[in-house]
Amino acid sequence: MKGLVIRNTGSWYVVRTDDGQLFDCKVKGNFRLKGIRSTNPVAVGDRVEIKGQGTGSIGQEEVFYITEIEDRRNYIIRKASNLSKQSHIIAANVDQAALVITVSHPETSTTFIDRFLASAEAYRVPVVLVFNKTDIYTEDELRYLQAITALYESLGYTCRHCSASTGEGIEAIRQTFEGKTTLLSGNSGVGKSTLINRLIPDANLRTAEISDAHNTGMHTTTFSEMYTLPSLTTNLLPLTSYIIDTPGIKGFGTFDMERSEVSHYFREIFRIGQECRFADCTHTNEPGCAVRQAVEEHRIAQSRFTSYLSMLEDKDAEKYRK
Ligand SMILES: Nc1nc2c(ncn2[C@@H]2O[C@H](COP(=O)(O)OP(=O)(O)O)[C@@H](O)[C@H]2O)c(=O)[nH]1
Ligand SMILES: [Mg+2]
Ligand SMILES: [Zn+2]
Repeated sequence: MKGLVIRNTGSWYVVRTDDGQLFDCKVKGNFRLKGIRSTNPVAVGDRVEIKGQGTGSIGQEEVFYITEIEDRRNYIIRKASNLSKQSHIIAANVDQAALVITVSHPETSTTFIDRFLASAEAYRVPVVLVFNKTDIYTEDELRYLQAITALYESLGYTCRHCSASTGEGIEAIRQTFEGKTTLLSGNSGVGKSTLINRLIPDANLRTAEISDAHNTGMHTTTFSEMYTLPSLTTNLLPLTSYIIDTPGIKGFGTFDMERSEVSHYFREIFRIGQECRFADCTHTNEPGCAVRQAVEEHRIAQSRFTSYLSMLEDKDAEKYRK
């Protein structure tokens, strides 16, 4: 039988077959990815083949195994921990990522947003920026919200405003997710679970989990889960939409890239960087740098340039560790 992996709970995987049945499955065989050591060979979002295997003894339940994984369109990984060489596959076959952002309660920094966008560019995964909690902002915060929305829209990113609490703006988000598999990301407390509950009334996700605040240690294991959105009834041909929730995982983790490559993942810095005097300009202190010039003239936002520099510094820190 063929099915979709919708949950990963350690050594077990929940697979939903195409006729809608759920099976707890184990993995049989060797599904190592080339060149990566991963802690989970199968990921949420994988299309798989499963086979039942009777135990032979009466009264014992049949055991199901994942025996094949269909080729992935893409997959998103992160290092299992900072120092580990092992990776964890967060999700497979995603169409887009939605980054949930709050201007306050808690504040999402532009550095966090820009790092997320850069990783997503590296994975070639489109991003939708979902600004949540519009119901609680002060006038100043609303002005700031408009300003950063204008910034990211000018860079070509889709932006949506909503309140998962009041339901405002939710229909536009539902449409943005329609027919797609969306990986939901964002800092703890920004309202990811509340948003899923709003989109899928019977999901019943726990919100504001205390564990989120206290379990920030290295060994907290988190498992991704895929939810099916109710299809929009206005369509003649209903499309299935999925959301993948990754509790405890904030972003994609740092992506392995060369120092000179970092600027490729900042759209406007890459574009304007074509005009720098040196082809391998890092836009730090080289003469004839068109990027620094553009920052001075406010054609590139200072916040974006600061994020870019912070990612470069990470690269340098990595080099010293090695
Ligand atoms: N005022 C307001 N509070 C919200 C909104 N969305 C979520 N919250 C609250 O923010 C807290 C964290 O939400 P939760 O969904 O658990 O965040 P998660 O950690 O991203 O899954 C909870 O107390 C929610 O009730 C919103 O749109 N407006
Ligand atoms: Mg949550
Ligand atoms: Zn330059």
